[in-house]
Amino acid sequence: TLPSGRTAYRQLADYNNELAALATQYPTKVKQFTVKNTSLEGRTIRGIEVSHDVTTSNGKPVFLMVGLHHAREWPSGELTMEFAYDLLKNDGVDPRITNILEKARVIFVPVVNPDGFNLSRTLGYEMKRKNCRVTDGQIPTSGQCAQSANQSKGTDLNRNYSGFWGGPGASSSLTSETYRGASAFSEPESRNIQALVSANQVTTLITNHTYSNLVLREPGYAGAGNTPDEAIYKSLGDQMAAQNGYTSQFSYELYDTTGTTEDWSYYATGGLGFTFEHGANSFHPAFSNVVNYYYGSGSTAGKGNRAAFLLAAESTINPARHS
Ligand code: 0X9
Ligand code: ZN
Repeated sequence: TLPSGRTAYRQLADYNNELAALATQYPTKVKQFTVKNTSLEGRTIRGIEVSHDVTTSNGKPVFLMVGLHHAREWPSGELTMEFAYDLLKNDGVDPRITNILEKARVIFVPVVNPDGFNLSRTLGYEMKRKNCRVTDGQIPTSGQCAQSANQSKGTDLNRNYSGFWGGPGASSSLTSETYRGASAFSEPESRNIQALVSANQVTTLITNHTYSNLVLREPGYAGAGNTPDEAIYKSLGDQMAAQNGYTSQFSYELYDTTGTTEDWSYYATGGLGFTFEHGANSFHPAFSNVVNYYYGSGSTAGKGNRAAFLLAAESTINPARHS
């Protein structure tokens, strides 16, 4: 059973209601926040910060976990929420979690792209990936994003960050699934994560995606060359992959990308950013798969992403010591 007890994929309202409920249930450990920009369709982007004495914990380093940059990748939001529940339920029970919450802050934004997710999850355009940009520089009118003629439009939020923006592995066409946007950070949804990272000491970041069973680290395109942190970056990636059973590799070994979350965040802050690609072969398989992603199955039973996420959180406490 997952930490939340859920047995079906959340809708957007579920995410929002549960984040608020956690803040009510754990007032000293959970601080709810909204990020500065609303989405293109006017939705508020919500997150929680989890730590002991959360209102006075500003000096602690941060592990940031985000989900649902890509609308159809439903497990990416689920796993983000479940790790939040797990930390809160097992604080004071599991000494690793107690230590994490004492020394670090863990920030969760499960739904980076609420407009796209709402379309995919609720309005029937299940394979929606991008945000609701229909015309560059303009706010979509009500209902415009859902029209079939606009289904293929939108900015890929994972090509819109400023790191190497406009380089290989991103498109200049509004109808491409990898459209980079009119300019770096043209989209409010990516600017929100930029603002969050810029305002906090994010030493480790996981951005959840589906699928391919991968733990990806920078560089995002081969031409960028190895990072100066390759030794510790690889070490942490490999250790996490040993828990969830995924393949640990450079992002560009999947394919070249530019303008992704950590193509910006790593080079801007030095915090180690990873993309997790969950699952073997589906963007959102039957919900029962999410349980296996979280706790592991087969050779990873009892480990899984829960164990990988704990390592990431612990790396935040001492970024220089990953082995
Ligand atoms: O293409 C993407 O944005 C990611 N794959 S997905 O199937 N979820 O769309 C991979 C991005 C990997 N690149 C970096 N992390 N730099
Ligand atoms: Zn994705």
